[in-house]
Amino acid sequence: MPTNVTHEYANAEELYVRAKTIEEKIAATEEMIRHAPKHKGAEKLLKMLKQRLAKLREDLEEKREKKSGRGASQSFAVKREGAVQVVLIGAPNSGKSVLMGKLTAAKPEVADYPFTTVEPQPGMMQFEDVQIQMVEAPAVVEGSSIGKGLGAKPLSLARSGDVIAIVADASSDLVGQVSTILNELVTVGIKVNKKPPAVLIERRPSGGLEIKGGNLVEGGEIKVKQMLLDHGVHNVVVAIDEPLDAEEFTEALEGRVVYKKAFILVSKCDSIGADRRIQDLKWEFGGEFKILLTDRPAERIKREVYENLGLIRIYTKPPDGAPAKRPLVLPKNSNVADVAREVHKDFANRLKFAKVWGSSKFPGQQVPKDYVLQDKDVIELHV
Ligand SMILES: Nc1nc2c(ncn2[C@@H]2O[C@H](COP(=O)(O)OP(=O)(O)OP(=O)(O)O)[C@@H](O)[C@H]2O)c(=O)[nH]1
Ligand SMILES: [Mg+2]
Repeated sequence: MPTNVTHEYANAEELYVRAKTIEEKIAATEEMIRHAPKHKGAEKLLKMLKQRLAKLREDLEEKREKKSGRGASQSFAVKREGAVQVVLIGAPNSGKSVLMGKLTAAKPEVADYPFTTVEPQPGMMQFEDVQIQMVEAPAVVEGSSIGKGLGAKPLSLARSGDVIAIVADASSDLVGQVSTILNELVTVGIKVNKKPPAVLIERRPSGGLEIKGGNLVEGGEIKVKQMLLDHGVHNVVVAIDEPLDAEEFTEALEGRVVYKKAFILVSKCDSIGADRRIQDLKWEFGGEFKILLTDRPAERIKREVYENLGLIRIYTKPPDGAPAKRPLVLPKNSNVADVAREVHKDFANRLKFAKVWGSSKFPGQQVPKDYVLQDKDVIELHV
């Protein structure tokens, strides 16, 4: 928020934040430009507003084209590159672009006013020999999910990404910021650091309702049947493994909710009062989330981010040959069969045994398919 702005400017900004439609945003931005300070120090602000106006007009154009059936519909999602895609989600001005600049090769625009980034900004983070794609999502505010600020599009990036990094700014209430982001995510059907309900639902063309473990659901099998019929499901196999409440069952049935891993990146740790706010954040969210402070050298943050992603690197090697230079990157606790599957779809079936260097008792030890691998293991697959 720039200082020394007029009352009219502040009102126009308020209108912008509350605007729901593109048309309203355009009107508010025009108003902001009209009332923006015109002195030399405010040049950047004016430039930003003009760029934003241009972008909004483009969006409006696109919307009209879509409505009239012209123009290709564009997705906001960013094509995944690298081993994993981490989406940075945070409040306006929370330091997301600064972090992108620190951790990746991208050079996003950084500025001291909200809504600088209006398009997803991808960048590649190189940690040792692993490439991790980071995507800065445009800012999320309270009500983004229902169209406020830049609308729900930034949240949709979290749905398509693999892991969510919540960026929270230690110069203001951290617990409040994280709570807001989590609320917005839940509103669009994204739950973080939670186990998906242990239920399998397979629709089929005929055969009626077949329910296993129905009594594990709140209300029992009768309730399950009723919920299925309410959803127009008449032929299905349902297998429930753990106790569920009715809401969780509905959620699984509708298949709208996605489950993502998330962690918190704290920016502006150098601001006054940051220590206290970080302490409060740890009290409130430390059990559920890994909290990484970003006032550290880039290499250290990268390592912490990598360690937090729950990945392992595996180097395959041919018999009598050298290990591959580039690792395969898999989720932690992957076993030999998982590696084989990653190399080739039917490799896993043909696999007889493997030899492992690294985590094994001795170098080149022969191990079975279900042997669980560790980061940096070298593996020789024998089919
Ligand atoms: N003191 C301090 N200032 C920071 C830090 N990180 C970012 N800033 C400042 O905060 C402002 C916003 O930074 P950005 O990285 O543009 O924020 P953003 O989250 O990308 O903002 P939007 O794209 O508008 O949502 C800039 O003026 C930065 O210089 C930090 O660690 N310490
Ligand atoms: Mg930004």
